[in-house]
Amino acid sequence: MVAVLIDPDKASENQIDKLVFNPSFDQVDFIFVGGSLVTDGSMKTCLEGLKKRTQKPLIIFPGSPNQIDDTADAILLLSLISGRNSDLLIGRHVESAHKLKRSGLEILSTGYILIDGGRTTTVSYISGTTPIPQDKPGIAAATALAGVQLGQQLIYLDCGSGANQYASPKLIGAVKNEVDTPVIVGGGITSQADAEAVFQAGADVVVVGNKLEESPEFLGELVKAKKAFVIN
Ligand code: 1GP
Repeated sequence: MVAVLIDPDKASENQIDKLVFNPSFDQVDFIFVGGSLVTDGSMKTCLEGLKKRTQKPLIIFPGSPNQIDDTADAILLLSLISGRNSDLLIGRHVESAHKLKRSGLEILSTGYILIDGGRTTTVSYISGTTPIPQDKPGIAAATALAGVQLGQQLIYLDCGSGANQYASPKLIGAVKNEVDTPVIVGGGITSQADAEAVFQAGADVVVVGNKLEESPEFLGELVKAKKAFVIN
């Protein structure tokens, strides 16, 4: 499956139109909305703009509790399990627990694993955590396994938005060998070949943000990569 990531601070109405009215848009499975650093106001405006234009599932990919908004359908409740920042493992969750319950959003508990994408990304800087090196697939696999043992429903392998390098097929394969939960992979995917390599390695959901912000027509290539791996 494919998910398109929209950063509310960057997405203009015009950009949303370009995406939603792209002929390949009907092949998009999910829309993730959020970011490591989003101003308070733009989340709701962005979600409402999307809701008017599409019935695709809108899933919050939150960088902070202020991104919780019941205009969406669901939320990836992230625990940054590759890091050792207790705030991002439990602290923010405690702060937002009641707000989240009241929102009625579907909660998808997600073990979020940062992988080194070859540069310091906003998410690694803001979270103050060290990503797992690409050449340590064993650490990624053990981290994912521990996350699933703790009850995470999904695993998200992320090199961070705008990474130079996406998660290596070897690392994705090591994680897939260890867990049965769906594995989401994002960060630094910028070509059809990248997306195909990630699907081939076993990713269940491929996420693209940056490249689609730069060139919405990339959606066609992303969908071609997906179609090559659809299991009928
Ligand atoms: C980032 O996985 C997402 O958290 C998507 O990354 O913007 O590099 O596609 P890109």
